[in-house]
Amino acid sequence: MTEKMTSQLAMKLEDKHGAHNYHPLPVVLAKGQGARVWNVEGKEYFDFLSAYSAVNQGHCHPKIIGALTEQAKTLTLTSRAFFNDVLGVYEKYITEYFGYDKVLPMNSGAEGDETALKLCRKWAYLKKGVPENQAKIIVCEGNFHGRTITVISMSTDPDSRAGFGPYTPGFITIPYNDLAALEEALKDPNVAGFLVEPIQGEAGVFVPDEGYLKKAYDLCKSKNVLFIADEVQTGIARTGKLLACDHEGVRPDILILGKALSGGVYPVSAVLADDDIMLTIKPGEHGSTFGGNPLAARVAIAALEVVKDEKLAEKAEYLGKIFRDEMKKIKSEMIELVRGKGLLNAIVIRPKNGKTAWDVCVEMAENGVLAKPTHGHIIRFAPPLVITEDELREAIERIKKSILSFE
Ligand code: IF1
Repeated sequence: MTEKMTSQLAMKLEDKHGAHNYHPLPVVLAKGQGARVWNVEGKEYFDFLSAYSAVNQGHCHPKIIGALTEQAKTLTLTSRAFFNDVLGVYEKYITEYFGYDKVLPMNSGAEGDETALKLCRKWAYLKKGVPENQAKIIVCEGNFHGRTITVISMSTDPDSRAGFGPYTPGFITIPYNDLAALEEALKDPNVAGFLVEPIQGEAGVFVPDEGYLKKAYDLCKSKNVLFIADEVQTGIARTGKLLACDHEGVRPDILILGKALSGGVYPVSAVLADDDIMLTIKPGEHGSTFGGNPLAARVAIAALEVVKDEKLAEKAEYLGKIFRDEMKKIKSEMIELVRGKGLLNAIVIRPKNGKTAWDVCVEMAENGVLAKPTHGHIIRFAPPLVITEDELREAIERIKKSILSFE
């Protein structure tokens, strides 16, 4: 290529040669460090999306990039046809870190969810005694677990689902945050699991009532049903605890992690469970070419170490309170609601003079803060957890200025 790279050119290239399965804000990023990113022309922004909570440890964290480059020079991929000298070290580290007997390594979040569903079904047939092919898994309205056919079969969002049928059977859908509906659905003796996001991300950072997760867990236990938590987005310190389930002292039977498990450096996901569940899957019954590769393993160890070293959960808890308090102080009719936990927050926008959440995001980008609207009227705010208090306060000023510009 001889043409000089510009934001215009980058957007033109994507539009011409890439599938049109996204509608990005017109911002072309070329560099990132910590909580900040820069576009092709050098304009600086605070990143308040963090690649949907994957970059919790901040862009290009030196410790994680160090682990990546060291291992990349040594050994990257062996497949699981052979052992490698890093996987076991990682498996010991992550299982002790989260307190489970075993881990099953995968790559994307959707694969993690698929793995959890397969594990749950296998357990139902081998341990619970559900008749073959009869296992059911309860899921929630408004869920987001990824993009595969089975995962979208669980979805209630027409954008994710419509036009991609036929769908995988075996799911019961109930409203989120509704214990009575869960109790009713659990009456079916073939129910094997309940898959739930501790906070619904895609639904617009929908935080359930206090006590919901604990009571849901107890209901599942009373029916010998596995409580499966999708912490792909909420896990790894994002909500102010290592896991969002920790807020209610719930230990999921099956835990799904992704995104920030690598600090957003590399696709790394994982499913954790105890032996009674995990060992129901036997050699040859599940796997992935890239899952558990030494590069992923080294990156994940470093990413998890950073979370502890830099006390990111405590930081998210502390900074999240400041963020919500300051947002609630903004005097604008456009702010209908502020909600969230830790540094996973959202503002529900009331349109004004035809101006919507999209316009607010465009104005914020102009002022140096990147965030993305969801469902048309909700803006998610999730900066890297390494953001300093000074940086956060600077970003808050820019967000205020942007929203007040519509008054
Ligand atoms: C996209 C949303 C966020 C997830 C949970 C599994 C996955 C995700 C709880 C799958 C992925 C993403 C993917 C991203 C948009 C995004 C998202 F707006 F769609 F809902 F984060 F809020 N479980 N979430 O949130 O993980 O396979 O993508 O690694 O562009 O689809 P993946």
